[in-house]
Amino acid sequence: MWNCAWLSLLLLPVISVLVGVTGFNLDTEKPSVYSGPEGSYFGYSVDFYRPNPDKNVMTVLVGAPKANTTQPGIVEGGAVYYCPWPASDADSCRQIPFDKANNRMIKVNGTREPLEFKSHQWFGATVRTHRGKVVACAPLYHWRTVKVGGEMDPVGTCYIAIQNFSAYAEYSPCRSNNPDPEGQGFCQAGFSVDFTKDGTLVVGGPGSFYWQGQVITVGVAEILNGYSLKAILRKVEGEKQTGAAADTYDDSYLGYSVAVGEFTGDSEQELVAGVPRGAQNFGYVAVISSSDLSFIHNFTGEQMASYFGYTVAVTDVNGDGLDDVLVGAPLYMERELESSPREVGRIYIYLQTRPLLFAPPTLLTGTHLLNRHQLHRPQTSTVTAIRWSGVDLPRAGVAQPESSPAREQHPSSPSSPPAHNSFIPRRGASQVL
Ligand SMILES: *[C@@H]1O[C@H](CO)[C@@H](O)[C@H](O)[C@H]1NC(C)=O
Ligand SMILES: *[C@@H]1O[C@H](CO)[C@@H](O)[C@H](O)[C@H]1NC(C)=O
Ligand SMILES: *[C@@H]1O[C@H](CO)[C@@H](O)[C@H](O)[C@H]1NC(C)=O
Ligand SMILES: *[C@@H]1O[C@H](CO)[C@@H](O)[C@H](O)[C@H]1NC(C)=O
Ligand SMILES: [Ca+2]
Ligand SMILES: [Ca+2]
Repeated sequence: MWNCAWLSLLLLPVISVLVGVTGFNLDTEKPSVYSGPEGSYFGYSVDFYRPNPDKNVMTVLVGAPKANTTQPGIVEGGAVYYCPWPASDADSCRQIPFDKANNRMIKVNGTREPLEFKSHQWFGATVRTHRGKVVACAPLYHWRTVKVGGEMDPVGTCYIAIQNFSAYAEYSPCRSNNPDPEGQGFCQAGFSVDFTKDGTLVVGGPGSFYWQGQVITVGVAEILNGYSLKAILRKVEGEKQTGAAADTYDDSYLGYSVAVGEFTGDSEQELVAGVPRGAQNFGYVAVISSSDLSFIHNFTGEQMASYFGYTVAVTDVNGDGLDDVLVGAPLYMERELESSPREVGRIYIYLQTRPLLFAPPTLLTGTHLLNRHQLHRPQTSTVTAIRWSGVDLPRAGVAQPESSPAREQHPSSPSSPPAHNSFIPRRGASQVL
């Protein structure tokens, strides 16, 4: 599917999952098939977009993080495509002009140098819509840091489109004066992204603070208020960020995935964030208060290095009015302790019974070796697409420098991943996949 760069939408109401996965296409007679440029990873991310709130018209936004764009001098910057639905023909998608510019420049000692590096930035690795707003991110966007002799740090960046693509703004919360691995230099903001129901933006940055990772929330109106392309280092009013913790939390990747839901019985939604290498590599998913960003509940993985929290989704699976949590662990192995373990992947479905109380998870285990049983995040509150595939799903990868990523005073930090997770690449900062 990825090789041929096409995408056909397979939508499974999640409820069918509970009665033994019998997925069906919403429209088997006339499936919409879209295609993008060869090698662009067209279909890497996807969401629905309703261009007109009054009409029952739907479109599909498709990320292609390695697509070439018209940006001068930028190679494979990545793009998001706007695709009418149903598709008139396979080539009915067009690139959304989130950013038409080349790299901004600065003067250093009298010579002009790039301030940022948009080539191979993986724009479109994530895309998410909320009413007329759309956010799409480039987690491997690098910028030249504030330091003398400036290094290239993969801080990541996001672009927001509002009012049906009539205005655009950039939001790069980790492009701050707190660079390097100990700060936000390797943040990769936008590795995951979501909106709350009132339109607050939630951004995951799994590489901040020696890969502890962080979650950031911000109002879209505040991003737009006083926005200027020239404001490189900008602190947006009302922005909230989880901070650095003790060094025992290094390399845990908080914010690898994010979602939102209501779990405390009031009307203010909580954040849900995957921490797939936390809890001694068992992985966990945290429910986080959106008012003070405190961690109020954890779901913990059951198998080391299964990448529990690789994906999270929230939807009301059983229709009782309470949000439920779905967690993907794509590297879960069957027969782990036997001589022939099988990496099949597993999904955990936690039904909320009362505020902050959940039933033991319903398990959904892959049936095929390397199936990497995976969750695709819900596109609407009632429909979740679950991707079954035997192919490698590439991932932008949490960037690491070539030299030791661990902090010096903390040599015992788990700097090398368990042997079988080569699927989730840990590459040098300058390499992608
Ligand atoms: C993008 O353009 C470069 C040359 O400018 C080419 O080598 C590369 O294959 C193109 N990538 C895609 C995904 O089209
Ligand atoms: C948004 O744009 C689309 C396509 O350009 C157009 O068909 C639609 O009517 C617009 N919606 C609004 C609310 O202006
Ligand atoms: C400017 O050049 C001087 C001398 O070569 C050097 O010491 C200094 O670090 C340079 N400044 C920056 C910002 O690179
Ligand atoms: C969840 O786990 C994190 C990391 O181990 C810990 O800091 C936090 O206190 C836990 N929260 C709860 C509510 O158990
Ligand atoms: Ca709440
Ligand atoms: Ca429920």
